[in-house]
Amino acid sequence: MRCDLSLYLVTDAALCAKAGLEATVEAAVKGGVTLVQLRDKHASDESMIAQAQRLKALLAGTGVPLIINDRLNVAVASQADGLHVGQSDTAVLEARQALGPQAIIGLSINTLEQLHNAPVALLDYVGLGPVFATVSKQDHAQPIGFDGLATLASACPLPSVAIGGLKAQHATQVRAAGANGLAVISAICGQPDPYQAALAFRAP
Ligand code: TZP
Ligand code: MG
Repeated sequence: MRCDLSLYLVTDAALCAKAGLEATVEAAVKGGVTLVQLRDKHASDESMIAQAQRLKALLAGTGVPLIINDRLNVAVASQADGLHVGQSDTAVLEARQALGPQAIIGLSINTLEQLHNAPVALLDYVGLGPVFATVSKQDHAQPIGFDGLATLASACPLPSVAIGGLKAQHATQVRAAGANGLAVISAICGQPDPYQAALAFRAP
């Protein structure tokens, strides 16, 4: 596996505003986050590139990759480690061609049909979900629950990370369903102590 999906932090600028995005990410990585995705639906490309560069500097030497959500141009300009795309974002083929063979590329999956149509040879991992309804993503797809997660994970030829409404107490069930890890926003971003919040996800 090219990346450790165990505890995948997706950032939210608004939730992190009080503590600061960098301070939140730094604490969360100390607490065990294995991969960071910069996600910002509102920032300009310029400010997202600058934010990505700050996070890259912060993550240097930690072994934790930085992935950009949706925006291929931001991933290219910031020389991030990869890109995560949704079903209606940049095509995976275009992303792979632009970012090269070493980049980590992930795709969101909600249904078996999407999984069967996924260009698995061009992908490093898939995100499966949302497991539960969540206020962290507007207009999210139908929640799949642990049963749906197990169905998708068992049919999935790639490493997978579950997402959507997940808290530390769900870690055991997520792994039992066959996903390689958990991706979270609100269980870490905006928490009073992001270090402890990340630590709480450690496998028993
Ligand atoms: N994609 C599917 S659900 C989701 C995304 C980005 C939001 C997850 O946020 P939270 O706070 O962990 O439910
Ligand atoms: Mg998207």
